[in-house]
Amino acid sequence: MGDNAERMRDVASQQALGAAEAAEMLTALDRWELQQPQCRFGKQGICCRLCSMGPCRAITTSKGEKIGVCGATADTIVARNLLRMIAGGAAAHSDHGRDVAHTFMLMAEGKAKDYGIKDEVKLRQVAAEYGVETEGKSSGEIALGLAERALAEFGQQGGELKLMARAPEPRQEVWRKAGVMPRGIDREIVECMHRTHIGVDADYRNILRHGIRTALSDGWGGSMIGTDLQDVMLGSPVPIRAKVNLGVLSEDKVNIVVHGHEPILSEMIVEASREPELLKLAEEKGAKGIQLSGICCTANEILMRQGIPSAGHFLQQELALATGAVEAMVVDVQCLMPGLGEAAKCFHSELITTSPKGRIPGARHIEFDEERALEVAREIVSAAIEKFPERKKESVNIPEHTMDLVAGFTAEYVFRMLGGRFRPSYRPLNNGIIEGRLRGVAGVVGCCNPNVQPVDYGHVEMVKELIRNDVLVVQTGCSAIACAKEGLLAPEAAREYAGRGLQEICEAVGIPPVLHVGSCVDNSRILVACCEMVNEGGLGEDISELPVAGAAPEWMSEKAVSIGMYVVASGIFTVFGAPLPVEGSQAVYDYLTKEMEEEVGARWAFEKDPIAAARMMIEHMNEKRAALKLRPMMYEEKEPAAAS
Ligand code: BF8
Repeated sequence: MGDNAERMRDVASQQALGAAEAAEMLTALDRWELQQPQCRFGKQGICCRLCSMGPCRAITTSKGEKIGVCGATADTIVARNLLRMIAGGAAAHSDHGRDVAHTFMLMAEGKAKDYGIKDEVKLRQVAAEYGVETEGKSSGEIALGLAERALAEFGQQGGELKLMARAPEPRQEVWRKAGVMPRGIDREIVECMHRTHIGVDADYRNILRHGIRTALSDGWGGSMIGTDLQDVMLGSPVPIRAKVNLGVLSEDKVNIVVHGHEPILSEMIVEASREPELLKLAEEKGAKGIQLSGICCTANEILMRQGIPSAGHFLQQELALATGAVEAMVVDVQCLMPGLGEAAKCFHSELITTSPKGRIPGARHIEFDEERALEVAREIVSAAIEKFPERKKESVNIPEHTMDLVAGFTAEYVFRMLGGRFRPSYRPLNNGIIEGRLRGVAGVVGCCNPNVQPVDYGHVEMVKELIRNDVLVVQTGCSAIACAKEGLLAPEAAREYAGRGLQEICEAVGIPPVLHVGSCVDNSRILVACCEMVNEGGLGEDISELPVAGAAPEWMSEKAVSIGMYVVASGIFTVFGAPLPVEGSQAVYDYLTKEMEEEVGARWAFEKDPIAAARMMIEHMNEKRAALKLRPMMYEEKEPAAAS
């Protein structure tokens, strides 16, 4: 297999890849090599398996047409495939939101006793937005009303989703005019499946517009409900210092790694892992304590709220096991590689699945139950402790590397912090942009992907290029973890990497130049922050006028496609690294990269070179600044950097 320094950027992962090889454990990077060359039809989106007359490839016929057996053109096939990807992504985020709302309901009914209201202010604010009566009501009564309204959003059949009203009025008008205002979360996803069934929607524009509507029901619906209710029930994050990378695993403690997405269980595991009885049990088994850490977005959730360290991102899940020091990896849903089952067998590690929706062959299943949440968490922690005596010292290989970061920024707290504790306001952020100290704000998010090697290269180079040109960066998901490993989320990063204007702001307020705003459902926080910027005034009337941009340089999941679509449809120019699988249709490609601008005020772009992509985002911000007639930037734009 290849040179590990060319495969992954951070040294800890390189070392863990070596350990995996020594243990004859296959990782995603090895399996990726076995898959070469990858299917060209799949990459272009022109393979159709939606009925059994095929499978068809929309290749050019002797008459020069690209058609399947039913007569579907490449345009139709590509658009239908993309719509199904959006449906998958929106379903995943929204089902997460639904599970949170369901737990919230059980909590409000007094059935899920291990949960409570941790953010009373946000409870009242969100409840009021849903039209729940708050005057003179107890928090329990308000929570019940909010739970009912939030759950109803999923099955709503008509009208508009409630939280769409958070967007500036002109944006809502854009959606209504384009016919893409979502009616109900489940309805839009089901309709994706119907429209793409054999013989229904063949008009690529009509198909893609429904993709926009479905994606909006994710960003401003399922994901936003998930974030809001998690904050109310588990506490809204506040800035917190923590550590990241494989070195957070402990040589002498029981290592429990939680991996997946929903914090409902992982928050309970945090609590259980701090209980004296379980700490005592760990000692009895010869361990010096319990070290909890996370992978993927579950890591981001408990990092944001509890300061629990992150062991790494999507492509480090198997590498955590390769250290030979993990007693249990506890998973729920999404981004769990089935390969974990085989990987765990190479060591004493126990893979524990917890969701009825996500079982993995070879794993032990301890099913989560919201009504016995802490009890189940204790069972899981005990199971991990019992594994400790089986750890083989000679197989342990924990890389020493860790990095400091600050996480825990939210739309409510971050930018208010810029205004100081006693004057919460977005004014200083807007002023920073208006005065030309800050060029704008970029959201750099999404996955990592073996198609981009060394892994993390895309995230790190893009973010460095942005911050050196005075762009404040906000991050979620695996992208945040990638840049945190590089040190870009530490307060000291401003001095080392940021342009002078951004540096001045970071130093005045004491924030890093790159702000961690959470997991992938928390991209909804970025939407809310954009609304707040518009509401604050001085930067136009709609999100599409703001000097902001989005990017996912190493995207891979269907969730990322849904996110990209709702971000663009919210009026934000967005660059993905590898193109979406649409290159088999010039018409679909043009719709995404040109026509969408006329319909929703923003467009997609695709650029594999992260520095070139960052320059596109900077150029876009410059154009928006010019359109708003803002002052010239205080400090000069820098020439593109060479990759570091
Ligand atoms: O939801 S960034 S690899 S972990 S899909 Fe998955 Fe992508 Fe990571 Fe979180 Ni988001």
